[in-house]
Amino acid sequence: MINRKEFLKTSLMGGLLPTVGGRLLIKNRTAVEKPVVISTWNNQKANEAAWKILEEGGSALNAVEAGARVPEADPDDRSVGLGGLPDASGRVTLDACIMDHRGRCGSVAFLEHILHPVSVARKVMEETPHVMLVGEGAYRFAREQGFEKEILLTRESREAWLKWKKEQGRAMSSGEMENHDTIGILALDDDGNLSGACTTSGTGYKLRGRVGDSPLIGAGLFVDNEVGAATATGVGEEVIRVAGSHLVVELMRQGKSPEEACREAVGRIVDRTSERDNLQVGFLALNKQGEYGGFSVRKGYSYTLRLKSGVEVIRSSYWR
Ligand code: SD4
Repeated sequence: MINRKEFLKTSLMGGLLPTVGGRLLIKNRTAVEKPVVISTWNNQKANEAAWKILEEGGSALNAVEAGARVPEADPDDRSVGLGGLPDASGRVTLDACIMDHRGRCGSVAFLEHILHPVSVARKVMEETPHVMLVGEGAYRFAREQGFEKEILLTRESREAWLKWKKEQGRAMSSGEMENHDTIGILALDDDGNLSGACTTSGTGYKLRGRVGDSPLIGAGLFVDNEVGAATATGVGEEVIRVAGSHLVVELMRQGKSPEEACREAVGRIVDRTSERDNLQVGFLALNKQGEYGGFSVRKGYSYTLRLKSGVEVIRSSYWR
């Protein structure tokens, strides 16, 4: 399996664009362009799916949904959708949310047997008066909306779980979690509208019933069309404690650049947490002007940017 964090050297365009300090040389932060799509980790295929929609003048909302569906259907991605690592009881449970430029949002958590939780989240947003459905209720709703029942636990993920059970037999503490490939994806479309989506199978071998930050509006994702959008990856418990994505957007509202806002949110977590050694959280932000930035607690976080001029996987700046 490809370690996405190490897989930084390829590009769908045949070469990385030149950067300085994580920014494109060809476009500095004030000379930005539309549309833009940006996602956590090395999610180039997801960005391409989103880009296809954006370059044809499609909406940011359609773009982020299309992008998030890519890792959901990828059996080799161990922390999203099909092939995601199961919980401690061996069952794959999924969390996802979506938010658009009108402040509409939808979310599902603790959802089983459905391949595309992000699309169920969109249905919650569009077809119900609610924001969030969980567990069996979310599953029933998905089935009513025409989603098929699927087996999401692959042979590889089952084997990994069996090995974990034999060797460890307990839920990981947040500091031990290393499988961070959750996709948070943000887009700015030609009309200047922002949307975002986030989807994950959560922490591997989590306690049954555990829900992370990813489906929580304000924690794993937040969009304010007047200001910007933000998303998070990493140890969800830490992101929830500071309402991370909402915090990043509010910091941008106060005038901080996307990267500065992400940095300050990371600082808030670092100040408060008792998890010192292995903790990883990464934020990603995109503002209304198309400026972008990310920041993480530790080295190793990256994010993927797609503009008209090409795709780039950017190593994030980090706290320590
Ligand atoms: C969670 N934030 O469930 C997610 C995990 C994650 O990359 O981001 N993995 O806590």
